[in-house]
Amino acid sequence: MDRREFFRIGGVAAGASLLARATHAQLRAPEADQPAPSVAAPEQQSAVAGRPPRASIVAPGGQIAVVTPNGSTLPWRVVDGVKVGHLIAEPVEHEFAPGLVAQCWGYNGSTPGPTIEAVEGDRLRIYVTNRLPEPTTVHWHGVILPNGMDGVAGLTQRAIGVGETYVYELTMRYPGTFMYHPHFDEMTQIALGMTGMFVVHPRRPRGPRVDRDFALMTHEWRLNVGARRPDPSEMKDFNLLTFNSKAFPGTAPLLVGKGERVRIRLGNLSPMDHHPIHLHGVAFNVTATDGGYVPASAQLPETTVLVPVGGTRVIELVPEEAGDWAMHCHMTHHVMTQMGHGLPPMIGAETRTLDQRMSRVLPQYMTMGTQGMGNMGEMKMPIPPNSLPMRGGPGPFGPIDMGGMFTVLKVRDEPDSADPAGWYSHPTDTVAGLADPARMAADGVTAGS
Ligand SMILES: [Cu+2]
Repeated sequence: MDRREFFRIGGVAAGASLLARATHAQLRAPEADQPAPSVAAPEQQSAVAGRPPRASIVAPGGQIAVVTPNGSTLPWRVVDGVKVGHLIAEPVEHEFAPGLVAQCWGYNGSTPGPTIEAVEGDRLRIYVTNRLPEPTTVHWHGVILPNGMDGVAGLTQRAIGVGETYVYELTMRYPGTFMYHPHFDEMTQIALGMTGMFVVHPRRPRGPRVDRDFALMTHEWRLNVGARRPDPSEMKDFNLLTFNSKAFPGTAPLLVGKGERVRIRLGNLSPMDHHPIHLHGVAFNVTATDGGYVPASAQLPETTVLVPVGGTRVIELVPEEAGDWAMHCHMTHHVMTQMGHGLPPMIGAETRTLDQRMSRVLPQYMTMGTQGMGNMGEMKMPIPPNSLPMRGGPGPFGPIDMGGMFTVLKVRDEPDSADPAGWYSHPTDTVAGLADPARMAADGVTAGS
């Protein structure tokens, strides 16, 4: 069944209980998975004096570890001063959100792979074992390194054969926010999820110290409704949009404190689309790309940053308003999931006669979309097995009408004791609500009929 066909069948009430169960589970789902701590030199692990440690310190100057929401960090073993890591390229069973599981490819059991985190000047030795059914390589995107370590099959090395283990030796000459991905059969391997972030902290901190440091990889997929394997040959019509390979409500929120300095490192290894990532409630500066730091005098204040395919953008912000702030791709089709695209335009259509005739064969038939398509994520209609409703998940005021590449920046006064799954509790009289008729009259506002 394709999406158009599904839409034509319309709103049969049968799957309501299934949908209700799923949304209840989703409410509790977006807990932040804490990354495995990377191994740091003992003298770097002490907490900052006078305040509880929020995250492990991994680089000089109190620079804290990067948190990869829904993800992890590659662990190091230090051998003779060299940080030794191991990436295993392999098939992974991946849950995009509760109710949607697919057969993807990734590293070390996940997509994206673990975030690689190092410090400027580090010597890294990264083993790559290939457990895929075809050859692969790893390209260290943005890292300045000897040509033979660049990971381009055929050009700079032989591809890593099935079952083989290769080793890459890298000295991190420059700090920055980079990525890693295969350069063999890129179309297939990246489309199936083989991506990862690669963060190198500077030896001497640049700019103000941050209190939070997050990494988010944007991605897009074609996963036909009911299918379990993403389609790597898709060129245009992507129907699953993700942060760290999770679609809302599977995305873990970013929990931060009011007044804290927050860094978010955005990467994009989508096959085809750039993503304009928008944040509510704050303005931010773009402080770096995968090419280096942006001088302070050249940093533009923004509320949306376009993250190009094959690029990273680092933003820094200091939220001054507590609350639950939406963070999402501003392409409207990138906050929808599976069922939401390619539908016939029905707004304003007169379908009463059609509905009457259809109800003879399908008693609860109703043509959908004639008054707009809001709240379709919670409509009491069945969804096929292993698929997501076209939008969103439950929120504190009803359904949230966005899904896909959507997450929530949760700004709290007391972030360390706040429940990441909880919603903001608004002070009295600070939530938009129904207008008072007396106030309207006094203000000279009439709604008309
Ligand atoms: Cu997008």
